[in-house]
Amino acid sequence: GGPWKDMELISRLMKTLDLGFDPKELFKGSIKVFEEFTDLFKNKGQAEVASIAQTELESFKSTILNIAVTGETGAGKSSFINALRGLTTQDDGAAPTGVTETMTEPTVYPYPNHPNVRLWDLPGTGTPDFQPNTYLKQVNFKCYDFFVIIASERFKGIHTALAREIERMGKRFYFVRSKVDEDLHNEERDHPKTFSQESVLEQLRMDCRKHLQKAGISNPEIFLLSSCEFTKYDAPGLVKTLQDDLQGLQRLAFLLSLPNLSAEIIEEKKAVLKKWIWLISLASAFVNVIPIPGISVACDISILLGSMIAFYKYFGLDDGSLANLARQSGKPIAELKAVIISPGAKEINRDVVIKLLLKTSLPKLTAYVPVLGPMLTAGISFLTTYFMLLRFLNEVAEDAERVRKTALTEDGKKLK
Ligand SMILES: Nc1nc2c(ncn2[C@@H]2O[C@H](COP(=O)(O)OP(=O)(O)OP(=O)(O)O)[C@@H](O)[C@H]2O)c(=O)[nH]1
Ligand SMILES: [Mg+2]
Repeated sequence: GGPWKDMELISRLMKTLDLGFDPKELFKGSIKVFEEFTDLFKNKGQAEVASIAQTELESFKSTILNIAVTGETGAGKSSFINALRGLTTQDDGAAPTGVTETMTEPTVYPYPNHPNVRLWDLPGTGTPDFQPNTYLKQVNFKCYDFFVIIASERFKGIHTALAREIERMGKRFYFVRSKVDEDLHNEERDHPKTFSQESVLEQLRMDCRKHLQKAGISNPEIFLLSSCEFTKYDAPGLVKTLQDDLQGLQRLAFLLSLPNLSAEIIEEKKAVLKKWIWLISLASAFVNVIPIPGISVACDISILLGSMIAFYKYFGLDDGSLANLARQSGKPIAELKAVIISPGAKEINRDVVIKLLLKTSLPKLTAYVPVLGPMLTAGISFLTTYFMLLRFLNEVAEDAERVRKTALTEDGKKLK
């Protein structure tokens, strides 16, 4: 092989990368990364590999997910849509709730940071002459990836007829029983001595199941939730199920759109982005590589910059998301921002990126790189991008978790 296969040289190079990780781990990790990198070129040329990576990144940008939310008037469709987007009614772009107006057309609510992931508020199903078949045609069922059917009281024939029709048309559906916070509240008021949250929820679940079974759905799964307390009850389980039932880029798009409802969601975002950084680094190793003054390797700054700004959005650390979270948690935005260690989303620019690259101690590399073959250059550019983004990813994920915890602390208004 050529000079780029010289693993000894690469191991020495990687030793000099000071990325703030455990040096031994980083050393082992970087060798593995480089091995995988070189593996890619066994049967493929540079241009081909770069274009595969580029294509995947591009197709993610154009990945569309359409989620339909349906149910009777007042069941809580709009509130559920807002909760799933991490918004309350007062936030910009939120679905209006509580107003009794008859909607006849589906209304679209894109995720604030990810307009290609869309929730559709479908017209109510409660009219006396309701026909599932006609209804689904009217709302153009074909364009939705799946349906969420919401009831705030009992499930009825209308819900199951709709579910069966959705199934017949080859789409998935999920049953959601909303407003369980009200049920719990009522039960506690009526039976203060014997009240147990667990048994009330279990009873609700049995009741929903019984009604759905009576109407012909053999083994229904039901998600009991409150759109006012979306981190509780079955809401996290529903989100996880929706995610698990999606494939490939749609799954990625859905996960990255979600508000940081739990520590697990943040961890999962981190895990998928770790893999994603692979592609970003590959694309940036060959495309548009510009030598950076003072640094021995060339990197594509615009790809780095674009990725970092996107990471802020995925982790809800952009100003818009923070403002919404501040409003919902009753915390001043400054208090949320105070726990963020990485540079502010607005401050990220080319200079910051270059500074971060310099911080990776890359100038030291020159000492070990007497002659650079084109593949070695690409390899180092790849590794630099990879480890810099990995480090940045770790930082923003930790920031996101601290922000989530700060918003949840009880001294302010409770998180709603
Ligand atoms: N306590 C509680 N109230 C809820 C919940 N979900 C919705 N609501 C309230 O129920 C009312 C109706 O909710 P919406 O979300 O507007 O219901 P909808 O299905 O969109 O209603 P239409 O658009 O009229 O068909 C509002 O006053 C909401 O605040 C919930 O989970 N818990
Ligand atoms: Mg509504």
